[in-house]
Amino acid sequence: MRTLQRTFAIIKPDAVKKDHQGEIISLILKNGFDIIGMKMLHITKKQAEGFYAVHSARPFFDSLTTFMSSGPIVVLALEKQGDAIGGWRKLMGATNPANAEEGTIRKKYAESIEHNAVHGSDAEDTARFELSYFFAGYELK
Ligand code: 3AN
Repeated sequence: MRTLQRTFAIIKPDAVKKDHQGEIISLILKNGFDIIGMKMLHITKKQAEGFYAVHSARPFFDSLTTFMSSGPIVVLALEKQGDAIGGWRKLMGATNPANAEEGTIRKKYAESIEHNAVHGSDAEDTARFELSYFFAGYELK
C-alpha cells in the first residue's frame, strides 16, 4: 500500500531575488505535491549554520551559510503519496546545474552549484529534522 510521505523544500535567495518563487511553487503543485506548510523568512547566519550543521566540515560551509542568510527564502513542507523525498529531488535536478536534466528546476533557474535555486531533504531522517527546524506541528495542514 502506498503511504503519504513528507519532505522539506527551500526556494533559495537567488531564486526569490529573481522572482521565480511563483513558477517554482506552480511546478511543485503540477507535479502532484500537496503544500502542507509554507512561509517566507530571512534567516540569520546562525540559523543557516544550524540548518546545515551536517555540512560544517565542508570547505563551502561559510560561503553556503552566508548565501542562505543573504536574502529572503521560502520554506515549504511537501506531502505526496509514495516517494515524496525522491520525487522532489528528481524535480529539483542535480546539485550542479551543469549536470541537471532538461525540465528540472535547477536546469531552468540555478546559477551555479551554490546558487542552485532550491533545496530538498535527501532522506527520511533529514526530512524530519529539516521540517521540525522550520515548522511547528500546528503550522502544518
Ligand atoms: P543537495 O542540495 O543537492 O542535496 P548537498 O546536500 O550535497 O546537495 O549540498 C548542500 C548544498 O551545499 C547544495 N545545495 C549547494 O548549495 C551547496 N554545495 C554543495 N556542493 C558544493 C560545492 N562543491 N561548492 C559550493 N557549494 C556547494
